[in-house]
Amino acid sequence: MLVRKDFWSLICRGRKKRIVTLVIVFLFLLNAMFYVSIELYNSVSKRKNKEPWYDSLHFDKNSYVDESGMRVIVGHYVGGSKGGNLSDEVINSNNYAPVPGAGEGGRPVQLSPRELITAHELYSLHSYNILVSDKIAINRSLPDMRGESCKNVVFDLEKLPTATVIIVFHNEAWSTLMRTVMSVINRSDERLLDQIILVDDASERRYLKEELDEAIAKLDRVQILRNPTRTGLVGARLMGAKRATGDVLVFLDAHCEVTIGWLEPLLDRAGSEDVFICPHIDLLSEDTLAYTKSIDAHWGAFSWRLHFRWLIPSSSVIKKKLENPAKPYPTPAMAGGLFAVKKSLFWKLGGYDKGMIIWGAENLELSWRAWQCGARVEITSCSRVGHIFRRHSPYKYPGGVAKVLNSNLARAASVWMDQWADFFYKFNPSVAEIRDKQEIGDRVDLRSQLNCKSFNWYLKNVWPQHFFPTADRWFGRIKNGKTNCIGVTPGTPGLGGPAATVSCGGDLDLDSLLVFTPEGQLMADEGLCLEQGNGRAVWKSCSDSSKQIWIQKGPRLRTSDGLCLTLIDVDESKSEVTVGYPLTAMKCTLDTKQIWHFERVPWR
Ligand code: UD2
Ligand code: MN
Repeated sequence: MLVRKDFWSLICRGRKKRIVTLVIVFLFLLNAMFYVSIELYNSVSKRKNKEPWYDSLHFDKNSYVDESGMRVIVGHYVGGSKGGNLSDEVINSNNYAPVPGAGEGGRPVQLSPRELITAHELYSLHSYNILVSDKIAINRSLPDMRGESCKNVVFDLEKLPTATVIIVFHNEAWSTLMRTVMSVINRSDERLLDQIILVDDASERRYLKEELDEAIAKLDRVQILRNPTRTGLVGARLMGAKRATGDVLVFLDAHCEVTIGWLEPLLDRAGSEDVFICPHIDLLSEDTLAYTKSIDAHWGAFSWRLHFRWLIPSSSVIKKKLENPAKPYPTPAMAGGLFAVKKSLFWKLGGYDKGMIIWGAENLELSWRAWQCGARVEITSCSRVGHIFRRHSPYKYPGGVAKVLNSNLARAASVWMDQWADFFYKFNPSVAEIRDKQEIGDRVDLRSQLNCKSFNWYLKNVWPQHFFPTADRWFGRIKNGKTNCIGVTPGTPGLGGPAATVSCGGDLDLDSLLVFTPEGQLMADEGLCLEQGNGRAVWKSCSDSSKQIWIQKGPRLRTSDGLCLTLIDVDESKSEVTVGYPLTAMKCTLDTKQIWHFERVPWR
């Protein structure tokens, strides 16, 4: 029998013995680590295969993530909140108590773990972090956010028109409202600022009554109007506009902060009789109130469901913008809250549609009206204003958010969209239901009095890159087998990502419907085009890329380099019908996974 001592004596002795022991232990550990990491990798990638990577991100259906990963929300909210179970005392108190230095220079404010709990409890009051806002001075400093080319522009202040700044609010927090006002006072030249009009849209909070009156009374050129009953932002803005004495109306939301040089470029452009000019809207974080630049090139448009969206502008607009970054550029639609317009033009084009209540759709209506009736909507990158974009709407919608929004949308669509209104109604039956209840006679008359152009003209000339169906575009479902359709996996609006088949759904299911353009782009809602990726086909913002061109050859879809769109990873052994198979471009074969059935669907 080999005893322990003999074993070692067979190999080595003394110091050598220790070294060999260490090497063996080391090798053993290395091996173990290797197996553990293989196991980990396998389990992670298995999970990855089951759930696409974007499933782990919890984006709100109302949020839009652009190419640079900026999450922007303007548009549709799922519902309002009443402030949860907070006491009357809490809801109605103003706890503004600035901490020296907090948030200065636009920096974020971090809270202690204890404060975070309170902030969380109070979140529903305003849908932003009120604790942070209350710590930041209402006249905090902000950096100059403009690009170099903007800083070099010289304006003759004597020649610029004057401004009436109109800020409407309903149950806004004291600190954000006052910071909006103070930022305007502190960063607008006296010669340009004629007045600031605050319009209280029947707020209920106690701190917005005498306490606010007293604070406003101390400020020069600021006045407050009170709406006796809540009309919503359109009624409130109209109330302010009627009292304006400045040449130009400048609208702001009640949770904005303007930065140095913001007013001149707006007034310069709004001086002309045909422009609605918007500032470049930056982001004030809803959690920390940090001022963050939003991406340089963005413009506004809307989805098939008429949700406002920020999109990447057309390449010709980007090119012109690069040549002269200080020059305003056109946008198909405005976000709605922040813009300047010559007072005479505002009234000449019919102000606002008074029939629009509470919130929503007035921004699209105004954008279409402006463009179709001979004016323009533009953005200037030289005017930088921060705005708190919120995930949820904090206030109540009388009769429910859907009713409010749908009636506003119906008004806008019926008056301005021509055949595309039929498209919208067809796929949104709940809006179609209330279409005929809208009294829109005076707005229809306005359209004919102003001799406005058609929606077809608007799409062709203002937004030729749009992704709506038209007379010369094919619209319908592209199927493989009975249930698998090309489409964007629901729950990832604006995000795009790897393309997989979706369930074909019914005729009213926009998720599985596509526009196929004569040029060969396969467009889904939200401006996503099917693109040949590295290995896997992906949904990307529509662009001029040749990778987004798919040529129909019989039942196949071919890329410009001759590959065929193929459904992969099909598990033939499974008897039940499933969807969610990845799509990719591969060498063309006779395989049925490359055979697509084009099922046309009437779009109106
Ligand atoms: C965006 C616009 C907003 C408006 C809206 C569509 C930006 C930055 N914001 O949503 O101005 O065009 O789209 O309608 O472009 N308010 C009232 N009464 C009400 C409801 C709201 O006065 O019944 C005020 C509110 O206090 C705020 C303003 O209207 O100052 C806009 O409301 P929001 O901030 O909730 O809208 P937002 O920014 O989500
Ligand atoms: Mn807002």
